[in-house]
Amino acid sequence: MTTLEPFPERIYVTRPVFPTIEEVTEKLRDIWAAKWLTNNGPQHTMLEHELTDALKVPYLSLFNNGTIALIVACQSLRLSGEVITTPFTFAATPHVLSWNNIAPIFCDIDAATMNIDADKIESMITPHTTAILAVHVFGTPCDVVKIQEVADRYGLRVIYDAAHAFGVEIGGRGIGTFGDISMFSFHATKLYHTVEGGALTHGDEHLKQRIDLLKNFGIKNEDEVVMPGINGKLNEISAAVGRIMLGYVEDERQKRIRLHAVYNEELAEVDGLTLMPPCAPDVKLNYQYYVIRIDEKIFGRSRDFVYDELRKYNVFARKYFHPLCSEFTCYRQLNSASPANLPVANVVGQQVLSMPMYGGLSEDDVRKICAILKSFKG
Ligand code: T4K
Repeated sequence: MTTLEPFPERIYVTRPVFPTIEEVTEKLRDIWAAKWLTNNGPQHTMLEHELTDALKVPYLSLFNNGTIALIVACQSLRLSGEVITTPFTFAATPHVLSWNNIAPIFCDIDAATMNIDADKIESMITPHTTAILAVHVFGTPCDVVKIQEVADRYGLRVIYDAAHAFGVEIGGRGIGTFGDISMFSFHATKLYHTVEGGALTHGDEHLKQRIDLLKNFGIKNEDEVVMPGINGKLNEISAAVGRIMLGYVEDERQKRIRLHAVYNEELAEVDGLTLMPPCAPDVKLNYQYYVIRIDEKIFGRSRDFVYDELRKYNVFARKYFHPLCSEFTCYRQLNSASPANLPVANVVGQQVLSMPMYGGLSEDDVRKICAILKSFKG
């Protein structure tokens, strides 16, 4: 029988998956023997090949984190002017545009998927628009078909922030094959990680050459530097951890599938809660996050009330993504950031709560978290 005592230790929104120390030690010995720590070493080369297969993409370039990867993606496509994006994302997404001297233009989101509303993109296009930067938020795919249609009609580039979408597929096709470029984050808090790290994926050999130059200072060889690049390189220790983690990712995904099912079972009948959208039949999800939305009028308690009360039980859920990026001091003066332009995002931002989700949780832990949550209902 579930008791409503606080958990003895903090339950965070997530915990990184740790490989065994023995596996890491073994790989470290290889690195020490090779006397090669970074700059395109053997672990890096092998991981690039392994991830190209795992993500079912034609080309992949590793990076030291997802944010630098996305900055380089914009550089590689020579984007400028304005780029249409979503306000419902992590800060990195619009910041990457700012770091490229590009104005983020916020487009409202779809109420069901919480992704950019593909039907509203067209109305945001101006003569300055060069691209669409969409996010597969919480790993739910964007409407890739409609987004590409709009982009093709106006000659725009499409970049996907696939930070949350490791291993997601549509009709057996890797999510990283849609648009011009996709970015994956391999941060420690992600389903798959290299401690810190990331990648760009795309379908163009010449683009790979350009991206690989851009992530290494533009150095072509010892005598030629051909463009103003940056340091986006992934080191050998991270690459080695990434190679080990490829052996863990499906097991972790399976554990999360079971925990998702428990959350769904426990919360489905609770009035005032909206659960994650169901998986479309041709989509393979990664189940990285479990996100609910709390309608205060029906549930009787606000998201912020629930967030605060859960902490008293040692449950540290997170308000991903609140505040909206359009509410940041650096963006809120933009016309597109006005709440009148973003009615759905502003409601979702007030309601959303990311619940604890990682393989180290037991089904009983999740049932207890749900019981605590349900006990707050007003
Ligand atoms: N685009 C999108 C849509 C993204 O979500 C992100 C990153 C990016 C771009 C940028 O990719 P990267 O440049 O990061 O590769 C976390 C992650 O740091 C961040 O990578 C992620 N999105 C974001 C959604 O979540 P915070 O500020 O919430 O992290 P933090 O430190 O509060 O960690 C969350 C919880 O995880 C903690 O409460 C406890 C647990 N934790 C965390 C770490 C780092 C651990 O148990 N152990 C750990 O080592 O951003």
